[in-house]
Amino acid sequence: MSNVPPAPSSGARTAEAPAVGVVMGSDSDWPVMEAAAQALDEFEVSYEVDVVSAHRMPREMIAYGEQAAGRGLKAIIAGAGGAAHLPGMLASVTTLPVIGVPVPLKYLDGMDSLLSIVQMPAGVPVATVSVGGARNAGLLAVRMLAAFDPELAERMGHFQEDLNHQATEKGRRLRT
Ligand code: RP5
Repeated sequence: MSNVPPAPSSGARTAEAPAVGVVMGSDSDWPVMEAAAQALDEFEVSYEVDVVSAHRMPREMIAYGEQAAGRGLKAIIAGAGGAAHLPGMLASVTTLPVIGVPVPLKYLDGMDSLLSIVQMPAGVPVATVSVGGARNAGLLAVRMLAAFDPELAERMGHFQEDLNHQATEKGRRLRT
């Protein structure tokens, strides 16, 4: 896995603005966060990728959140580790749904990241996935878009059927 996020807007490309913003506090988060991008790629959902640090780039971070909806984004996936304030701060300056990914760092097994992201005050929601759960963040963004896109919803349905078949097959193999 590369430690460097690809250039912004590197996901499934369309002529339109990307649908999902995938941002993180540092390029060191990319080995975890790229699973979100991969999930979006699987569903051909367009996205952009960038580093927007809440602590090291506060003004840029606020601008990103304030401009996100106007640029056409429909959801933001934000990952950060440690004192992980990025998802919550973005949620405070945008009306878009924000999905937070707690990135595990060297110490505390990601509990610091998880608690920083999940314990939001009432009125400022962040949909927090599991520690390191960037793939589910990508899939949740797909589901959000699928609520307004029947074709995407159908593909999500097929994806879930595949999961069912795989799990069923595992049980069948164990029983025989
Ligand atoms: C957080 O600090 C980032 O999201 C990253 O998880 C962590 C460490 O960043 P680097 O020191 O690796 O740039 O803000």
